[in-house]
Amino acid sequence: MFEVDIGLGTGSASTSPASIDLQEQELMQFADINADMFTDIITVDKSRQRLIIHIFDATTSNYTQKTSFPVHDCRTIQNVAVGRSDRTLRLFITCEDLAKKTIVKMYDRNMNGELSQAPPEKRNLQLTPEKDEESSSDAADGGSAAKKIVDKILKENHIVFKAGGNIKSIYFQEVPQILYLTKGSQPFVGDINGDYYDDIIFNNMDATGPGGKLNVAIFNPETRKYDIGNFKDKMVDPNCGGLASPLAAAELTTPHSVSLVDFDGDCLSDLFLTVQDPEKPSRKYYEIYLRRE
Ligand SMILES: [Ca+2]
Ligand SMILES: [Ca+2]
Repeated sequence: MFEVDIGLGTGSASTSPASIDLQEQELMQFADINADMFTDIITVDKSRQRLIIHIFDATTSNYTQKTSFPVHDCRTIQNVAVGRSDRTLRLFITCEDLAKKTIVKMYDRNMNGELSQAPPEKRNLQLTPEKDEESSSDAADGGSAAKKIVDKILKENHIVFKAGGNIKSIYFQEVPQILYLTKGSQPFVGDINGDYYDDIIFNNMDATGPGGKLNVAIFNPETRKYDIGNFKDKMVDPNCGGLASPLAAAELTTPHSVSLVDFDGDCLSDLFLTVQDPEKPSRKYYEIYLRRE
């Protein structure tokens, strides 16, 4: 474990160079929004209807408010998850809509400009520090010597960090698909089928079949939409020989503890779910599904 001071503060932004004034905003999520390998911050404004993107600037060790946008259809933003669609980084925003329904809205990142990182094939991760002609000028400064070694490694690996890369602008584009959840429930965003596109497990408000409301929305790269269906019908092999779930029509607990973990050590992530009986929500279970290719 290690500790990282990201400079978040509750005071004025002027008292600490890297701090964001959280009196007027609330922290929502950390993610590298501009793909420069530095973690950025997503906050929501006081009205909880507008997301604000703060990009970390490595040259000043400061956060710069890069963009902000209102989330259409959202009356109150509750949670933001960051994942991938076919083209780019995608925000999955859970909120209450104007009719007080719980929905997931999605926004895709668009960037103008170039990333600051060279293509991976040019990278050579060998560590070969050596003296160079400038080393005598600041030999007394141990920090500077360390910096030189780091700079050398970065240079040899063709990694050049610039503030926000060469990205001139970032904006987010609304995705024309909305998921409707049972009231107050929370989605899980993760790559359920192992194709590197993030999918969603959720309690589908509109699901009426005997299998219950536990649904998956699997991203389809051909249609660029999510194919929605019952979790067991779509994802579980009925002949797999596993233990039968005690619930014929389960739903995710609220809050849930869904996670992708490799339980059997085959380097493929398996699925851990916490589910409950919708008729008697106090009856809660955990279920483990092993991935089979
Ligand atoms: Ca970044
Ligand atoms: Ca997927």
